[in-house]
Amino acid sequence: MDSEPPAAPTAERRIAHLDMDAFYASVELLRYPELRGLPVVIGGGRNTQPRTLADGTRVYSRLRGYAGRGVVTTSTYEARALGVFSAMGMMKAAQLAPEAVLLPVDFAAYRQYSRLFKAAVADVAPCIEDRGIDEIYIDLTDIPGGARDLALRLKSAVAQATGLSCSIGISPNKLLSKIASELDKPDGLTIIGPGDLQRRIWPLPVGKVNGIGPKANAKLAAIGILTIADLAAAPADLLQNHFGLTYARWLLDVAHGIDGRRVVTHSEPKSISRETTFERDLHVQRDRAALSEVFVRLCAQLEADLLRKAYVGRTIGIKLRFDNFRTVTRDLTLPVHTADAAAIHRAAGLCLKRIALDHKIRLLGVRVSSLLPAGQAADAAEPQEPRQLSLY
Ligand code: TTP
Ligand code: MG
Ligand code: MG
Repeated sequence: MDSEPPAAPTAERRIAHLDMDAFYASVELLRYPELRGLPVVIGGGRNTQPRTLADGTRVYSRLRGYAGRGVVTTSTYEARALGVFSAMGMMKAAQLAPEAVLLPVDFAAYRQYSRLFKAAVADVAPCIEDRGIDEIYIDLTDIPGGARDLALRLKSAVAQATGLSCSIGISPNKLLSKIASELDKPDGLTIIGPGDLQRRIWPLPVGKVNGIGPKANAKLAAIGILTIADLAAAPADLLQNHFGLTYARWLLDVAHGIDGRRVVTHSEPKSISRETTFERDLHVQRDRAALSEVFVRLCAQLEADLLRKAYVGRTIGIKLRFDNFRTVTRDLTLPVHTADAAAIHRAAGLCLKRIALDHKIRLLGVRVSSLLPAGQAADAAEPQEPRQLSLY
């Protein structure tokens, strides 16, 4: 595992989040420009491919009369004005916008435009974290120029390379920039500077935070926390009682606009692990206390590593090396991601039970894999089981 320290969460950083506007639909409009300004929905099957008549005019499928189980992949802003959004069933969409044009998906085209816009951004600012087909984080800290000018340069580079528009949020960290890029879509530009946290971010519902999923949202609502301002004002012990220490801490950081995560230009780490080789081989029964202590410590160190690097993991594994140098590993996958020492310890303890402890132990290791950046796991931060530290 790399042990690169996280970026210091100082106000000096300048991070952009860039997200393409109505991405798949906008790519389709490049090839069918006559559809501009109309409600258009992407997500049809092959039979919705437009037909070209002998005189060159195109005939499009409409949503009217749609029957089937298809789902809207995305829609133009004109279709959204009629209430049609991503993930909506197509039959429901057909009721809301029967005249909307329906087009099939063409992933190859979207991937190509994805590469094009990312390359255009890289020409302006090379420190880029890929967050999926239509969005990236960009570290602008070392790029000279004002935030606004840089954002306009990025937008124009993207438009030149692709003919497409995007929305950009700029702030000192990824958390706020991600929220900001959505505030003024499409073709938006939102800069969150000093003082803007209270004015622009606090009034928003907590669900706007990447990492507060539907479950946590409902739990927060149940204790009267609806907006990010409510969250900022919530007593720490109330949050901890309902969500556990790790998530409560994260919630409070989020509400205060704190996020130290780096812009990760390389691929994500696969796992984080801690292990220790004992000075003398330990006997499973006679050295039980010493073993337990090390076991607890390894899990606590892992929690600290995960928090520092801002990851959560789902697969917990252990590694044992016996005095005869035989090495055994076991792992198990939890229902939700976690960075919690007690949850890691509990899972690792279950793994340990699956190993016949018939020799002295030379090395003990604990590993967390199936990692996700803490803010990106939809479940990540969902409420955890009650804390309880037991020995193996
Ligand atoms: P988004 O960036 O979430 O949406 P968008 O680009 O269509 O619109 P916006 O202007 O609000 O950013 O997603 C990017 C693409 O990912 C989107 O064009 C289609 C695809 N997608 C799905 O396939 N299913 C989904 O549920 C969502 C939300 C997106
Ligand atoms: Mg988008
Ligand atoms: Mg997106």
